[in-house]
Amino acid sequence: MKNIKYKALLIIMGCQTIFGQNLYEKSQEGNEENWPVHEYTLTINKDMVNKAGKDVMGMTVNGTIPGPTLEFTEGEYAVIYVKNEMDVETSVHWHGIILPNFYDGVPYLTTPPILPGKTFKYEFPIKQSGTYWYHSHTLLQEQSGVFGSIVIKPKEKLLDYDTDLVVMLSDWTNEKPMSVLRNLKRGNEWYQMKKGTSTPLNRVIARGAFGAQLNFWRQRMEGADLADIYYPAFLVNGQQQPEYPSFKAGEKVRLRIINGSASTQFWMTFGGGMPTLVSADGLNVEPVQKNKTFIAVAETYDFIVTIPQNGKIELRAMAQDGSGTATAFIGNGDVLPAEVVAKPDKIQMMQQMAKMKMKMGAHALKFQPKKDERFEMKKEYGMQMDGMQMDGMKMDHSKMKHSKMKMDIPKDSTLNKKMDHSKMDHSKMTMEMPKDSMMGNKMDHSKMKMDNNNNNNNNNNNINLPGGKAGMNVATTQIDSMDTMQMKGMGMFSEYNYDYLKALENTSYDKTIPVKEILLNLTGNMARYIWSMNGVPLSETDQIKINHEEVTRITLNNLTMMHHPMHLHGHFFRVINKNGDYSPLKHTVNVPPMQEVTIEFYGNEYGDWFFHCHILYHMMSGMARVISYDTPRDPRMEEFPVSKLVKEADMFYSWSMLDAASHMTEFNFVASNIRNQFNIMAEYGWNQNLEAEVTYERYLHDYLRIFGGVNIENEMEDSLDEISTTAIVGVRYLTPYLFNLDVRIDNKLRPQIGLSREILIFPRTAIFGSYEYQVDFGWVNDLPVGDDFANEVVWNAGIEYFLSRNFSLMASYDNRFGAGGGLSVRF
Ligand SMILES: [Cu+2]
Repeated sequence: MKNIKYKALLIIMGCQTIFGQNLYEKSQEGNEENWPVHEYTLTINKDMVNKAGKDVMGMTVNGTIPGPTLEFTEGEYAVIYVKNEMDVETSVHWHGIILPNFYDGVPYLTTPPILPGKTFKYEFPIKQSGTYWYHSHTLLQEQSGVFGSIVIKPKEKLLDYDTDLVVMLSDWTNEKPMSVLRNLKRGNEWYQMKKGTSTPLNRVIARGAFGAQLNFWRQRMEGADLADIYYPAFLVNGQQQPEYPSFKAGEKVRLRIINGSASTQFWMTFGGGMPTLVSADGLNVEPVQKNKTFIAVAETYDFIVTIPQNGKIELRAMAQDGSGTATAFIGNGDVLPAEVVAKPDKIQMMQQMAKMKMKMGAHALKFQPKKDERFEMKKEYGMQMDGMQMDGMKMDHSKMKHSKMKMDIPKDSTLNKKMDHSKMDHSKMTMEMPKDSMMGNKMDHSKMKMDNNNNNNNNNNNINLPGGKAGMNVATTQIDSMDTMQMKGMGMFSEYNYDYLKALENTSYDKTIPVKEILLNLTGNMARYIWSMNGVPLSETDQIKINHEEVTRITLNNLTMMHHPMHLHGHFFRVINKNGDYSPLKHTVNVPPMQEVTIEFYGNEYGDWFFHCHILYHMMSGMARVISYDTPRDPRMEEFPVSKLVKEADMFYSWSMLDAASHMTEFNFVASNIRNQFNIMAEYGWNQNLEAEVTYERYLHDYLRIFGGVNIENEMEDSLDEISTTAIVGVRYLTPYLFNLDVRIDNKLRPQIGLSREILIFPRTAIFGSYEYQVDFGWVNDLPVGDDFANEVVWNAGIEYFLSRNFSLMASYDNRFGAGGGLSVRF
């Protein structure tokens, strides 16, 4: 058996020489081969910075954001001293670098944290070349500025270019990152309002999408949010619009593009000539001419561009949700503009998803986290397998790969007339499709639509094909590959696939190596901002055990509406795509909404490695795992228990709200972690009515919680003479269509049912209402003679206008307090 394994190893080593054979050996500490030492010192400090029009406290590396570029040559031994001059602990992770486990830089998991005032020495042999980066792995410090680039030159020149330029993309907030996360946890829509990406009811109705909205609400979703956070600026190398005029016409420049954002994915486009993509995540790929390219958080792509004779290249990186753009200009002269990518249309996405019968709302928090329900979950949620749309969607992954089908379009059709308005290239209108598939047969009957991602106006390009129900969305911009033209349904997210990446050499593993299969459904709850895998956040799970010298194959099945760029520390994995044996190797893979991606890697290492979504706010909310070779823990980590890291993804966040109005005043306080929540509520009407309540509640799963506590209210209307205090227990449940249901009973055995709801009707205006009905059957209290029961109804309704993140104007009517208006303050 050992012999076979050894042989298998040799075969892999023989056919994969991307980093030389070292990749398939265990990483070893120390400068075993006496490679030349290349030393750096990084000093991390807190500094006032101004990145988006406001002086705020940031975290700098050697005084700047981003930190300096670390340059190495393959075959050097890196020694990096990281000095912490802040008053909080820190760490540095070397993203994409193959290195000994102890120096990977995840505090409390593999590496000790760097305490205030201390210096940590990282050291590792440089066994690879390419574009990488480093960043703090402590809490949200990367968002504050602790990140920088790594450029490793190969031993021998592999690519033809003259010079290079690092393009570090990032997102910037003027808020404290932890308060951003707190705001996400409290679940208000402010960031979407600020970005102009909220989808209030008036817009939904105006677009005829109320049915789709109901479909979302039924599944307890507000809408199709693409990004969570409002950023006042997106940056290239720390600036909003940097210029690089020093390059000369005709020079071939290798752009080393790194997405060092905390949570932003970008669509990149280039002005000037067509750029050549030469490398992804540090590793060279089959060069491909490509312009519009999606870059997920933590990915790197290298492009070679030629500086034009006249004009400067515009490089645009538009945040995926269209909320902003970072731009760089390379060269001299007039701007050679890059294509402006259309903002995504969230309402149209909702409509498409509703049509596709996606079942959303997989639990981010399960009732029994230890119970294995991965496969049930995968079967129940996601795309529903009925009807043609589903076939289309599936085909995107599997059947649609190798054969082709031409779609003939009559020249005299209305389609053709309309197509003249677009710049669509007819000759390339070919769709890949298996001839013998169900799809082929069903096509005529289907509502199949062509959809283009470059579509600048999502509404005006609907074209009806003659003689059928089919319609097409036609591009208004140049279609440079077949990949950009897809059927609606499958097309919606397939623009995010990696089929354009082809490895230079066969990356497949020998078939004799045992394979361990792992299914991870990516799950999330936007309202509570909990992110998890298989409905289990990091704090409720064990490590994922893998085996040395085996292949681990992980299927990532995204059951959320968000993209998740998943990063595995210390390894490169194959991202299985249409290139089969030549599937590319990456360290970060984006899993688009409702899509499935399979990765696999060979287990050559030891120790524990972090595997997580690289959207920092998702990682910090539970979407992370420890992948473990199940080898003994490093004795140097004894003082640094991994439980500390785990707890960071399950912290308590608290928030309050105060309404000060002409008829009443109300105070609310919530402190919440993943499972537990404490609430304090007090309302007082100037007409001498009051109610106060303190409850503890426990989430059994996303939508169901049990609670108990104390309630205080006046017994007689408009009088504080009799105050009654009762103990209460009950359940709270978020119903389909997003109603909060509260069913409870007090110690006087009076049952009560309550229902409440809030709806955003205009971009900044929400309406709200609640209704409570309490019955007293006289089981404890004495009822007036002749009465079988007494009841009490409390209701209110109102309207709220959001002035800012912290302030709203409100007006309401409450049947106890009357009508009035005032100010709401969130803090
Ligand atoms: Cu994520």
